[in-house]
Amino acid sequence: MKGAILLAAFVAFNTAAAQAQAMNQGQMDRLDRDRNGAVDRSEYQAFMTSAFANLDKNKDGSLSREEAAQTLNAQQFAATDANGDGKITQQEFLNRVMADFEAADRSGDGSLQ
Ligand SMILES: [Ca+2]
Ligand SMILES: [Ca+2]
Ligand SMILES: [Ca+2]
Repeated sequence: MKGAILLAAFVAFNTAAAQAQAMNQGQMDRLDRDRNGAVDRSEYQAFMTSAFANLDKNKDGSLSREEAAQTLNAQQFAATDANGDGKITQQEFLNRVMADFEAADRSGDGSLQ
């Protein structure tokens, strides 16, 4: 849970007016859309899809190093850019963040409490 939420929080902070604040209830509420107290795959993916759209400033469907610079360091960028072409497509981005989700979901029930 920790890694996935931290990444989500990090992305949110860097896209939403860069307001530095600790992970709080409001942050959790943004992810937990149906307010059932857990973040499931579809909620996480929806959040990350909108985070990607916010980061993709020129709306070409991929993140350049410049667009990702505030969110990912060089190592994270390389890890996310699966085919190494210097751009992160939405699919590469989602593959990475959903792998984080699966890793965080230790109970394997498809949701993070
Ligand atoms: Ca939920
Ligand atoms: Ca772009
Ligand atoms: Ca790529």
